[in-house]
Amino acid sequence: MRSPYPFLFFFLAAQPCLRFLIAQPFDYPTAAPSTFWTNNLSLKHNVTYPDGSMVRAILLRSNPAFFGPSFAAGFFCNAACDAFLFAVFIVYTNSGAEITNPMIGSPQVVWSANRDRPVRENATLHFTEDGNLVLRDADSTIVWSTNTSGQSVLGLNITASGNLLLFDRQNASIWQSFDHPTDSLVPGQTLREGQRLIANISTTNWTRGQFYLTVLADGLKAFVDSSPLQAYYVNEVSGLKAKNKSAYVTFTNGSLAIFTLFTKPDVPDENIILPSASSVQYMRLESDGHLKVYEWRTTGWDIVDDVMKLYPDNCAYPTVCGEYGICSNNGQCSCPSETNSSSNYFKQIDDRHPNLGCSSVIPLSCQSLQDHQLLALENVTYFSSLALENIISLSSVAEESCKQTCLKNCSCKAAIFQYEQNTSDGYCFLPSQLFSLMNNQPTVTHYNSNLYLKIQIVPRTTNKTLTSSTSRKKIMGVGAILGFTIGALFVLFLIVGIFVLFNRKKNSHMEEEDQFDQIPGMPTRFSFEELKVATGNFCKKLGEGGFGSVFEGDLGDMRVAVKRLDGIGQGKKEFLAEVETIGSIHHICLVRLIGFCAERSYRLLVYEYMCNGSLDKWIFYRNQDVALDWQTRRKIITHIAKALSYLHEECRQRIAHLDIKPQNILLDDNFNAKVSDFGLAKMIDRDQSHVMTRMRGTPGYLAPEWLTSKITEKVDIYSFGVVVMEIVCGRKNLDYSQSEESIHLISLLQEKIKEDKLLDLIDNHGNDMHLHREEVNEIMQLAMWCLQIDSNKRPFMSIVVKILEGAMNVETCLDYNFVTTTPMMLSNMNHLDASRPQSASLLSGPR
Ligand SMILES: *[C@@H]1O[C@H](CO)[C@@H](O)[C@H](O)[C@H]1NC(C)=O
Ligand SMILES: *[C@@H]1O[C@H](CO)[C@@H](O)[C@H](O)[C@H]1NC(C)=O
Ligand SMILES: *[C@@H]1O[C@H](CO)[C@@H](O)[C@H](O)[C@H]1NC(C)=O
Ligand SMILES: *[C@@H]1O[C@H](CO)[C@@H](O)[C@H](O)[C@H]1NC(C)=O
Ligand SMILES: *[C@@H]1O[C@H](CO)[C@@H](O)[C@H](O)[C@H]1NC(C)=O
Ligand SMILES: *[C@@H]1O[C@H](CO)[C@@H](O)[C@H](O)[C@H]1NC(C)=O
Ligand SMILES: *[C@@H]1O[C@H](CO)[C@@H](O)[C@H](O)[C@H]1NC(C)=O
Ligand SMILES: *[C@@H]1O[C@H](CO)[C@@H](O)[C@H](O)[C@H]1NC(C)=O
Ligand SMILES: *[C@@H]1O[C@H](CO)[C@@H](O)[C@H](O)[C@H]1NC(C)=O
Ligand SMILES: *[C@@H]1O[C@H](CO)[C@@H](O)[C@H](O)[C@H]1NC(C)=O
Ligand SMILES: *[C@@H]1O[C@H](CO)[C@@H](O)[C@H](O)[C@H]1NC(C)=O
Ligand SMILES: CC(=O)N[C@H]1CO[C@H](CO)[C@@H](O)[C@@H]1O
Repeated sequence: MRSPYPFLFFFLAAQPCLRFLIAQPFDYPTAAPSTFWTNNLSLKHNVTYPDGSMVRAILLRSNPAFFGPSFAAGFFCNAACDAFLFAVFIVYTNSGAEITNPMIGSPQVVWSANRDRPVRENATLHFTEDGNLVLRDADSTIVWSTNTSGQSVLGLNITASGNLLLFDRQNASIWQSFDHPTDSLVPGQTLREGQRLIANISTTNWTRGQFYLTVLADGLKAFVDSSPLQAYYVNEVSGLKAKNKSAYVTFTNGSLAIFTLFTKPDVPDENIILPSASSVQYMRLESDGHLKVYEWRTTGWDIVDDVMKLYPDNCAYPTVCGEYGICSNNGQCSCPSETNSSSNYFKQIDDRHPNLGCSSVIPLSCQSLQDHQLLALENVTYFSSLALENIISLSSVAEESCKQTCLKNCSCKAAIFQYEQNTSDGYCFLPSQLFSLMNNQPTVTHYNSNLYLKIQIVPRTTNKTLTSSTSRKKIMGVGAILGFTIGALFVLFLIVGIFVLFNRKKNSHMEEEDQFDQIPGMPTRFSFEELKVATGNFCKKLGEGGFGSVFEGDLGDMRVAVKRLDGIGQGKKEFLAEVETIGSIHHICLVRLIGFCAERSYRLLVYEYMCNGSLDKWIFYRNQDVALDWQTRRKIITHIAKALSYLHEECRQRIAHLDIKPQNILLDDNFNAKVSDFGLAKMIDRDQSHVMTRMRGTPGYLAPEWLTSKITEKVDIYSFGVVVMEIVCGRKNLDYSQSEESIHLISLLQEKIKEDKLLDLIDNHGNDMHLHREEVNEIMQLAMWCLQIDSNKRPFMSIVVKILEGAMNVETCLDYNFVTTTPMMLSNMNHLDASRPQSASLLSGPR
């Protein structure tokens, strides 16, 4: 039977993100024992966010009068959504107390029960009859429990400040999440003596890492958990021990000044200043050891403070320059080397990322302790304060005995010695794991310490000489067959000689490739087999274009996009040259080329993965009805402008992209835009434009001068203008589904500006664009400046960036004729559509 409501069905199916809007009002802050929740879609308040994260709330405490952040408890998963936490998170609710789904700001997790052991779909949370809260994975193994059976628990409550608690008949707390902090604190939350905030192991993994912040009897300290402990932040409060008081810290209104140490009996909790109700904050220990304060500002979560200020600058964070990396005051990383010597004992782990640290050229081996030496580093210090009782290895020893102790102990990686005042002895610190080092500027000299790194030297006597002398004896002993051997060798040489001659051409080709492999800072070369494995035999296609297809893949824990180029006529040499060019271009707003493969006829490129795909999906409403808000659109426009400004004006070689369009602009999980596909980019000399013989690019985005064939990077500025109009208007420039007079957006723009009805063009999906119509109008003026037919009148991209940053105004005297040759241009474009030059460049193509 046919559904009586086919249209309604279509509407719901095509717009999954709208479904939550019709959910029931929801404010459900408590639960009673004997309740059972299954982590599946029948949990009522499931919301999926644009970045792929999902919440399935069980408890929510919202302020019905208030549109904005509220605390909720339930299941949470981020982007990939294959692993769930039972967590407390901050979500957005509207005044009807539904969880809403704004484009900005995904849920922020401030506490979780099972960060080391995420659970799967169908996991269960059981609030048992006897008052225990138990989390079981889908296979019913117990993952976590509050262990509160039989303690007369009456209910479960999420408080307005984000505390998840089990309470009894007197409303007293039996168990509360505030007593088991993870990596975050919310306003009003206290960290007591012995409690720790433990950072993630990495930005992409919840597992507890090495960094932690804790309150000890004598103050607040941050450590790296290695043996011995290493302290990178110490805020000691004197006199606490003597007064037999214990310290605790409470997160108040955001800044360091208010984040103070109190002594329990003296300062009542009322003195704590909390942020105002309209501002929501939380504090989080990051996986790089920073303690940051996040605040909700109408447009999203901003970092408002970095609480532990370390000196000098940020060089004192243990992982700034990776293991063994030396951080200079300007934040540059380098590897340790011997003063006045050319020997190198350390090399960078990755030439392109000096902040990943250094490794020994010859690895330390415990089998050859006799070949260990100490390398003295001048003017280099270590972050860890040495004079702390819980980290020091030896005290009151001589420098020499500190060094000897290190040499005798295989796990010791360095000896750090600091003189105690007025003596010739000092503290000795012998770390078994060495983090970043700091260049000690003469003006800083905050530690009077000497630092020695353990290195492995090449043994002086090798077994090589021994074996060569014994083999010589052997040869003399079998002199009888020597003559024959020489004759045979001669014949062999002859054969080899001929062979080499015939293969010279082939060999030189191989040498050339090998040389290519050795260029430092180049993208990694992969074998076809490696990429086949990484992409699961090219099973998940992200996109397809004229030049090939793009597939999702995983290299280790890194997700990548692998572009497989099909039917390429170009030779290996040209391909490698293009890869080299692309690989040498780095900018935060450009998609990074990680690697490539050139094997037999295969040509593949490996790019960083951008999880929100290309911009066209978000502005042309093909698959989803989620409208980007104005701030996000503005951010995207700014990022594109920065990318082009870099390519045009800051790169060593001036680079024109020549195919700027939404399909070539990719978005990461935070809607940061990056420009991809420099395949069409051709180097243009700094002072003259080149005449191009073939038309390139995509219809709809081509500047008028393509017809006259005098091409400069100004064509990108025109295309940028078109893209800005598309972002603002939420439609394609050439949209054949429109009525005939509206097919071409830029022609429409020309009409509307003459009628003074520019605002008619603004995207009317959602209200947000119209709320900001002043700003939107300004950006349209900027777009019109970029769309000037006379390419000399268009602004440089650096000027565009300045305007977007509010540092300059748009030129007022603009020519509002954008399409002098309307019919001709359009028919030309249609013609082009059919005969699109396929050989323009093999590296381009939509994703
Ligand atoms: C979710 O789990 C509950 C309890 O096991 C079950 O009754 C329900 O059918 C499940 N729903 C879905 C959509 O799987
Ligand atoms: C969850 O359980 C349902 C049955 O309740 C089952 O159909 C489904 O496949 C399970 N999902 C997963 C991911 O195991
Ligand atoms: C509950 O008890 C188990 C086993 O004794 C323990 O491993 C776990 O850490 C306890 N849970 C909490 C929240 O204290
Ligand atoms: C639950 O938390 C709210 C907000 O903090 C508090 O007002 C209320 O008294 C609590 N309820 C119980 C039963 O503890
Ligand atoms: C516990 O809190 C609830 C809700 O705030 C309140 O109604 C109740 O009277 C409180 N009970 C006691 C014993 O304080
Ligand atoms: C911790 O890891 C999770 C999971 O990848 C991530 O979402 C979160 O942002 C990370 N937190 C920090 C402080 O890096
Ligand atoms: C997170 O890190 C732990 C410890 O290194 C590792 O065992 C686990 O597989 C990682 N999880 C993910 C999702 O990468
Ligand atoms: C410090 O206080 C604790 C309990 O408050 C007490 O047991 C201990 O004896 C006190 N120590 C000193 C040195 O006064
Ligand atoms: C919190 O701190 C900020 C920045 O210092 C300040 O502007 C704001 O007024 C403070 N809020 C309250 C409630 O004190
Ligand atoms: C170390 O610092 C001193 C004092 O500034 C300077 O004279 C010396 O050259 C520096 N040594 C090295 C190797 O930079
Ligand atoms: C080198 O020679 C020494 C002494 O003959 C021997 O003990 C050692 O195993 C040899 N090492 C290697 C790598 O052959
Ligand atoms: C609030 C919400 O969006 N609930 C949805 C959770 O998922 C189920 C199944 O997809 C929907 O039916 C609910 O509407």
